[in-house]
Amino acid sequence: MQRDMMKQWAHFFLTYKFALDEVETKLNILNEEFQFIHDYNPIEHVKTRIKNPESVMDKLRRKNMDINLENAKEHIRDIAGVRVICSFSTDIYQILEMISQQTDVKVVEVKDYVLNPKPNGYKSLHLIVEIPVFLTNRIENVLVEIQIRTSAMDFWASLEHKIYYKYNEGIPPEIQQQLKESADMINLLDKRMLALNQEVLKHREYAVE
Ligand code: 0O2
Repeated sequence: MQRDMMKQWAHFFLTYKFALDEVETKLNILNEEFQFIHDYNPIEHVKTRIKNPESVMDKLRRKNMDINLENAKEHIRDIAGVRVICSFSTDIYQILEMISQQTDVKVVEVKDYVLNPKPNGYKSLHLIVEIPVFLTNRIENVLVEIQIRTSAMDFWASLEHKIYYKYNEGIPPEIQQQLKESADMINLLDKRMLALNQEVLKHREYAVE
């Protein structure tokens, strides 16, 4: 019985791995074709991760839910996670549009923390998408969380995430304040780099004419 259950959970997680493989391939295709047409890469790099079983079970416990596959599938939407890092904030929405246009991808939810940053300064665009995975005897619709952000936003978020886990009692207010100020600086940096890039592109256009 225990072995059967272990196998069911392993099979369950495998479908998320397949979904991640599909999304990663889709992103690589978009990036390569975009590079071919526009001579520019909107995606700097892509990271993927599968939430480990303990974290999935912890999250179900925190939500006061029974630990079973049905609840995990229905209520934990970030078992498969993809992080897309790009250079400029405009790339974020370009990628969103290209993903949304794909007929086999259903965008279930969009959380725009780029337009509406969290009070701590966190910025990123979060999507939950559902994609079909063609298994040996059925099609499984699998949810994948896609986070899209610039390198600068990612730099901030990675550090903030580490700091967050260092303080069990919550981040002290003075550190929170410094993090918020750093987020504002990062925001400014993103804006300046975008403006600089647009200027360079304009010069290139003139040079071609
Ligand atoms: P990990 O380890 O990265 O997976 P939900 O997942 O829907 O129950 P929530 O908070 O409504 O919870 O979802 P939301 O806002 O889309 O955030 C989910 C993920 O975004 C988090 O996953 C983080 O990866 C990231 N995130 C959200 N807020 C912050 C923030 O303030 N700082 C940083 N650094 N990352 C953030 P996990 O499961 O928390 O962590």
